[in-house]
Amino acid sequence: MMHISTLFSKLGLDFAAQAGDDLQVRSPRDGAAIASLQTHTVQEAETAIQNAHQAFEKWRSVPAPVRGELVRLLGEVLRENREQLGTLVTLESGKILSEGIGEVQEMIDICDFAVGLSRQLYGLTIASERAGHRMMESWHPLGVVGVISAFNFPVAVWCWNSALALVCGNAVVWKPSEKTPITALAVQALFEQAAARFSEQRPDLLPKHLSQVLIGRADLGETLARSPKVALLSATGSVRMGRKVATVVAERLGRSLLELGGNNGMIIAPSADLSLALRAITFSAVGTAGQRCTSLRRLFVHSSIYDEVVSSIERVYASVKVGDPLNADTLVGPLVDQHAFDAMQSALAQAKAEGGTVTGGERVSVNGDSNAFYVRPALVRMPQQSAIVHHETFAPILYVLRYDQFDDAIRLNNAVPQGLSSAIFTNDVREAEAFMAATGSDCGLANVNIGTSGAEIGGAFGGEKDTGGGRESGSDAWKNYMRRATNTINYSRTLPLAQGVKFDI
Ligand code: UN1
Repeated sequence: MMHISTLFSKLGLDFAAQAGDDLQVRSPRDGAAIASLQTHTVQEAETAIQNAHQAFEKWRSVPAPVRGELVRLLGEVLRENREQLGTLVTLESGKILSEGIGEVQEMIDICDFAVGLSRQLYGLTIASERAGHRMMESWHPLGVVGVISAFNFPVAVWCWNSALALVCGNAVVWKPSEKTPITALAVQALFEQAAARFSEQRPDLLPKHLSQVLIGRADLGETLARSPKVALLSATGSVRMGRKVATVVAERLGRSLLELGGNNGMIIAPSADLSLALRAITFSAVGTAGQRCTSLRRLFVHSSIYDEVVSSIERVYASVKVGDPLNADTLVGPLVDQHAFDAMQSALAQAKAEGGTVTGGERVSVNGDSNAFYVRPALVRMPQQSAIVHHETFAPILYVLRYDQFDDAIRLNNAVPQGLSSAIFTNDVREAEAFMAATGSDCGLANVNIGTSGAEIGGAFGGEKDTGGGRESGSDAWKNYMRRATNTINYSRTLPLAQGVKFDI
């Protein structure tokens, strides 16, 4: 493995300004310390927001396609540093290298998307009911966009938000998870490189403080939530955090975009292609060690194939390679920390108490590291969808239930508080369509013959109910980052009123 200080210098990372004793950063890979940082104060966060607001006031007047050029350069810098940044993601979050690099690819993809979008921030032209009138809508930059992100996607979530926010004419202030501040500083350093290239081509256009990072804990997120200067706060994380953020932002009538927990289900119907399903189940449930918001947590298998499906999963789970996330043959890396391990064990204990039969779930020793928390993925046969199954535990636990009637499977899928992702494996077109219909899955993502995780950036990403209702990334999610003005223009020589109202003076 490349030495970590070589990795830092390749990424242009110098912690001198941020070194301190407030925050010890450890790698989930072996529990070893990677860095020790100073956190920002609330006062510094407030100054950052003020500075971002000034940056916004300048940036909003730069033409959108020119703003797109900055994001194009960011994509270019990310391409050049894909492996290095991906490796850092692996070291700091514990996800396997292929997923670490995949996450950087997701950043590159959204940059490309945003560059195209910078020439397509279209508004409608609307038929007016009055003669000699035209109506249209204009989309304008919004202001400062705050981003709160979680440890499990330490870089991609910033990019989904920021690539769009920047082409839309906004400034960004980012509060990453305190578990993954190093990758955030690396992304900031890469952003600075893109900014320097932009300024070489176009001196004086780029304001300072267009993108800033705040290192620290929940008090900084709270500062973003409270500040009336933060026009939009996009928050990814737990339902508990989202509820707090949303309440504070709503009190000042600000906008929030919430991407909270998932408790994602999959239906395996009698006609399913079981070899495809088995791969999809495994990637969705054990990929990222079950720590994606889209991870598969609930499986509903038709009674006629239940025994066959469950024993195939058990076979795969027993052999799936748990180990060092930097090794090419590892599929399951470590949990992020001891807290995640404890939460997993207590969920499994509760599942047993509720009548579940657990296979796997035990701690696995990797290189004898006692400060790292590796586990064998757990499969839990549940007699019914009891309390623990309604709960999102951020770990590789898959609850399996059987069903007989298709409608019951849909009911079970929709019976939890969260509504992010869902999937069905079927070759019956009626079932597939019914699953995606208004009366089918109630989630923001409803997939057919693919797993619940690993969404592409081109679609709008997000979910309903406790997931928070936000949509990020592709489709028209950019509209979250702009304000809409409706313009009515009278080019006639009279002043007719709408709705035929008479008001002659
Ligand atoms: C998350 O876990 O916060 O669809 C996001 C996926 C990824 C994003 C997950 N593209 O699994």
